[in-house]
Amino acid sequence: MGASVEEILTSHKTRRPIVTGVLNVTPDSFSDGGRFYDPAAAVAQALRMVAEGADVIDVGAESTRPGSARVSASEQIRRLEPVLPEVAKAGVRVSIDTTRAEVAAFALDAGAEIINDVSAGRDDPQLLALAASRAKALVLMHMLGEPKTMQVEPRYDDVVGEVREFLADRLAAAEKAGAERRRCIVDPGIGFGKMLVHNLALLANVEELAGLGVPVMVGPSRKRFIGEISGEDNPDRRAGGSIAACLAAYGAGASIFRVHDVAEVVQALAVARAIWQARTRRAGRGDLPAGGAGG
Ligand code: HH2
Repeated sequence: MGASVEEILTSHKTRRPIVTGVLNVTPDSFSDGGRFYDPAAAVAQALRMVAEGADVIDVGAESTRPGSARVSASEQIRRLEPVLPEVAKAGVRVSIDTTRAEVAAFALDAGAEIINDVSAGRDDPQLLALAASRAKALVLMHMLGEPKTMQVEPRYDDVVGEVREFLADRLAAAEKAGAERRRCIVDPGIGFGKMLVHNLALLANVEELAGLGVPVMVGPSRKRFIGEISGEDNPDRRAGGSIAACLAAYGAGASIFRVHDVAEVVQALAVARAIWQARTRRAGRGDLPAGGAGG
């Protein structure tokens, strides 16, 4: 059984790994663009990922890949209409990947429970208030600049410190809009205005972000930095690198993983968690709830 929203919101304490499957209803996403643009294929893919152990399906209708152009709220809703309600009706826990309040409201009406905003409430001033009043959970992600230009020479003096400060500010903004801090999740935004060295520093130092006291989500899945390290140009063949990044981030304190290769990552995290539990048992701190990752 997939995790409840409460289990997701306490995953940083219990260390239960939460897996979110990516479903892009877009013609142009960097990895699966076009593949699930057909509504029947999209619904089938969502159900397949749940069968593979995904706790949540994150549905998006606007690609945020580097260089991508904006998609209007009405076009996002048009793309989501034949898919998202069907997925939610099948009993799947749905997260909506959008920066627009209008799109998020449509998704919540159709049964979504979580809002995943890659702009952390900066794109649409109404999104945080909507999340505060209606969403069970809200993901706030760091991005330097915007998708169109974010990979043009991103610069940081101290990427981990700056991302942490940004996320702390956005948590404060969400609270100011009425959201409960305990319903918020933070995400360093792997690949969003970051060079290889920045992505690695963030994955290696998730602990500093976990210090904010809310669950940390990471989305390294199939991204370009894996290609830069491995030389693999085809995103479909980056599952190994995606798994490695998730495991490293889990070890450093992340508990929510946004991925394409659900079965592989669920299995990897279940093993990592079992090893981690064995370590805490030996250390005499074995007070963890029983059960493996994913149920
Ligand atoms: N990455 C992407 C989209 N949404 N949300 C969060 N919270 N974290 C991420 O790292 C993240 C995200 C980009 O990946 P994808 O959806 O596969 O591609 P595209 O943006 O091209 O649709």
